[in-house]
Amino acid sequence: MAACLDVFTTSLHPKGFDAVFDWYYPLPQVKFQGMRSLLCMIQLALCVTSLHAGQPNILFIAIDDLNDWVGPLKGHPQVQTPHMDKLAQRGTVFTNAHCQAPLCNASRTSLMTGLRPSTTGIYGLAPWFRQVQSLKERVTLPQYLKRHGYHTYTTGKVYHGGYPPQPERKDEYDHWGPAAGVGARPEAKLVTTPFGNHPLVDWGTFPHRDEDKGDWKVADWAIQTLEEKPEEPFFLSVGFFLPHVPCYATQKWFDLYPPQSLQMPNLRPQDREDTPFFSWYLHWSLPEPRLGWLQREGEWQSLVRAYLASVSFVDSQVGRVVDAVERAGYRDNTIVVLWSDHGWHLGEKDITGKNSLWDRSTRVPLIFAGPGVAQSSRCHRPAELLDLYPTLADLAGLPAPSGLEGHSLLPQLRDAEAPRTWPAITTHNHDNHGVRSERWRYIRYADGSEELYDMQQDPMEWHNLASDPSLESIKQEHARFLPPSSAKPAPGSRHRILTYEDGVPTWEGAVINPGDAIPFE
Ligand SMILES: [Ca+2]
Ligand SMILES: [Ca+2]
Repeated sequence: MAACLDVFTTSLHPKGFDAVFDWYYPLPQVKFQGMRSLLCMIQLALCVTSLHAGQPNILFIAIDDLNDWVGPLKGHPQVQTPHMDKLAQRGTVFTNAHCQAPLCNASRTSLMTGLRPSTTGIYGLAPWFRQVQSLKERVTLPQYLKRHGYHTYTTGKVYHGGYPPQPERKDEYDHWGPAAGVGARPEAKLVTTPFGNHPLVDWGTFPHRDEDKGDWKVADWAIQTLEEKPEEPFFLSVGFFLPHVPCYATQKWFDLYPPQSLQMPNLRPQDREDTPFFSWYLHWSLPEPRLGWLQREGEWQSLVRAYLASVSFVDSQVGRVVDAVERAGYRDNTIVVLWSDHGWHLGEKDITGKNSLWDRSTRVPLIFAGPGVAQSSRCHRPAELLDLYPTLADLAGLPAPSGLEGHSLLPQLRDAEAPRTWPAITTHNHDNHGVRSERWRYIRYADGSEELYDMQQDPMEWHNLASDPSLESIKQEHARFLPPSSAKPAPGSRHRILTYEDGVPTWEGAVINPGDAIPFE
């Protein structure tokens, strides 16, 4: 049957479906003659009908820089995300899910290509992966779905920043809505931040309307697309920008978190005394303020509050889109998956932002709901964002795509207790890796220095046990999952690139000398 499909698609299918296949497969010209051809046509029609009848739609919700401060993960005890809570109740939450890279472009490239950063060589905010020779023809998740009959729609931040460039967009998705944007901004920055007063590094509230925010417009387009009945089966990607900085929200979202009762992150003074100095190189010089500056300036609480307000606002936009799926009658045949590209520090380990290999940077919300997914279920097995590609192919009933480095989560979506052999691996820049199992986190940096945490006894990763000789076997057990080799940064790599050659660390092209003070501490 499959061979029949490949040969005859161009002659038989409606225009949209033709485009799916003939784009990828040069098809022989076939003339239909006699009964044999007729039978094959009937066979093919049945084949296509059954293929589409069993395929669920997919709503793919990406959130930028959202750590585990969401109701289903309780990373902050006061966070209010009623819509994510509701989604979690009708689906499965992965409580131990981790990004493959703690940075937008690297993480999203990994998820969408199904390859680890140590394979793509994409570690920084550039390049766009299609500029890399080995990835030019790589079939991404939306392209794979399109090949198998899906109609692909996207809006907001799914790929990083301005990627893909405008002329290439139709190669990646069929239909494009508004790009990500901050939307309404104050006339001047609300906070003057150190290290260059970066325009994006800002937070607080000012008079504006929720409707004027970029994420509102992204949700609007998704809702309109659903109301206008997209071609089915559809793959609708919706990428929200908040709580990425600037953390601006209207007053009503700040009012959810009164300052007088706000709980601050639980920190341990001098927490980094037992972490390798190399860990600082991973976020050596960045516009995100350090904890010391926030405390000195009296800005720590206001940043925590603004982040929480932004999380609750973005949750409301998730709710608008998920409600639209239900209103438009797609609830029973639509898979919803919600994920964030990486976490975010709010003072833990003395920093804000991402770019570390600890849970605060790597742990992300990952929620599935819809047909084939267990309800009110919580899975504690390690999961990787890299698993989304094979999992969605599996849920859609499609043949397993070849050459992916993740693993389908379908067994865990049916039964949260289903065993899983693999840990979750996060890589930040060349040859720095974290391995997260159910109980442990093991980190090895490019210079060979290590960290080990017992995540059950020490969930805040305060006590580095890497030098405890009795735990050597634990380290070895985790080290065997480290990528056997790591690609050097791809040509054109820029922004937040750390290299380590012949014992010399280099940050964004500048050598770090022994004894250099940690910048801006
Ligand atoms: Ca991000
Ligand atoms: Ca410590």
